[in-house]
Amino acid sequence: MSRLIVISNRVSAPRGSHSGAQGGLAVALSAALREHRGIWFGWSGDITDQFTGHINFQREEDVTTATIDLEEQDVEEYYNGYANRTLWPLFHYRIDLAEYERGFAGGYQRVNERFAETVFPLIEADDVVWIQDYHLLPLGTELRRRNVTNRIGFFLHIPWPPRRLLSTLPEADELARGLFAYDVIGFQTEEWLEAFRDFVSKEMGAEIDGDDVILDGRRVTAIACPIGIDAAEFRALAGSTRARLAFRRMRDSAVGRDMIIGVDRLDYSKGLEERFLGYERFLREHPEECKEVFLLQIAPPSRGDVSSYRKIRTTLEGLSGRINGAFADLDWVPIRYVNRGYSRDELAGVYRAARIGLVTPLRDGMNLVAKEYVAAQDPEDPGVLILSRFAGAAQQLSEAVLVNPYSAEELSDAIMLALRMPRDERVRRWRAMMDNIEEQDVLWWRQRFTDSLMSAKRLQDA
Ligand code: GDG
Repeated sequence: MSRLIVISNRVSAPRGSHSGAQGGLAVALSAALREHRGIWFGWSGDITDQFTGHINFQREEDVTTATIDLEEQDVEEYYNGYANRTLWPLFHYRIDLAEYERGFAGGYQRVNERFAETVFPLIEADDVVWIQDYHLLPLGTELRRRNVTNRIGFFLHIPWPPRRLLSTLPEADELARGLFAYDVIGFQTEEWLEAFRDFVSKEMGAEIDGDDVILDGRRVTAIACPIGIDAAEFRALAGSTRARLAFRRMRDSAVGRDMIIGVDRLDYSKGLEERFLGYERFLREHPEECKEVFLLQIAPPSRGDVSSYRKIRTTLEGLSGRINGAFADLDWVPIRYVNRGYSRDELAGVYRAARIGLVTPLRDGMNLVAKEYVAAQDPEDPGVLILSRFAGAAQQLSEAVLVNPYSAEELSDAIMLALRMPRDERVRRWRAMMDNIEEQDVLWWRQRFTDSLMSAKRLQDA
């Protein structure tokens, strides 16, 4: 098997930290890289006065990480700007929050060129290159410009927006055209794949040929390839000592009440405001039940340099304060709202202690928390997953209680349904979801993507 070079905005240590930084993606990629003696290339997260292209190499467990520092202006325009103030909101259907500025687009292009310039000398003849996510859409084009002829794949972790929304972006055609530099592009679901095919065929005249899409003589294979979790690892985590301690701590502090858990990066796409309002509605509609439950919302802050993220934080603080003020009693608060991260094993124990997993993003590429919640449950007495139908995960986890996260009434009804759900129905739903999570786990995802990449028809091979 060829050597694998993964390129993403940020790079995590192979074994990862125990903080919130080690998300599912890092775990997934670390495993693939260990197997292929790979290189993982990306931004260090550090700032330098003057970009030099100096690469910092580190080696751990057969994986080499290679990182570069960026200039402050790069980070402002590329990361805080185009990635997180333009593409992220737009791709999550929030054109009201998307900011279109030429300076951001210019910085995004410049940093992609810097990535290409520094990584291309590391690429050897048989290497397979796999680029991750919306920060690096044009990187394939930049590598091809430097005569890289290796197989290059791209995976988009977030949704691809509908055609009419994407058309509002001044650089939409250019970005979409850039994807034809790849041999394979992967999306989380059929819906995002369809939206991509729709955009490039209707707006740009691309031709569809089975799984392939052809534009100006370039052919790319476009597939839906949903990311999974390491189910075995997560189950093992749920049985670890730290998980058991966290489980006990939660059960003790719940004093017989049912816990509802939410775990999300503090991000407007995760539907936290709507979730709090739905929960408030439940409290109002079911005064007899309400003191039997509480909501624990863990929300580690993210992207604090972007004003819409500071705003959502303020909004949630106000909302949780108002709801707690209105409903709390001497010995009970309805919402425990925590702005910090926990280790993955503690998190597994907390998931297991929760009667309900409340995962209600307004739009989400996949959502790994939904899968982790299910994987952490006790098979004999599992909790109930309430899942937004607008998360990519809803395509696979159809046995969850699916809700429209914009509707406070539906959220309230779903909480009531979940609390009353008999054990045999909980077990049946859990088993169906778990079968999918085990079958389409992270190794399956990686294998499916790399198999497509190795077998993609390429014009230059014809
Ligand atoms: C993007 C896409 C797609 C959260 N809090 C803590 C913590 N986490 C971990 C979770 C989970 C990960 O972070 C979050 O993953 P999600 O998938 O839920 O969401 P995004 O960060 O938005 O990820 C998403 C994903 O990429 C992969 O393709 O599913 O749609 O938006 O693993 O457990 N981890 C720890 N402490 C925390 O407090 N340790």
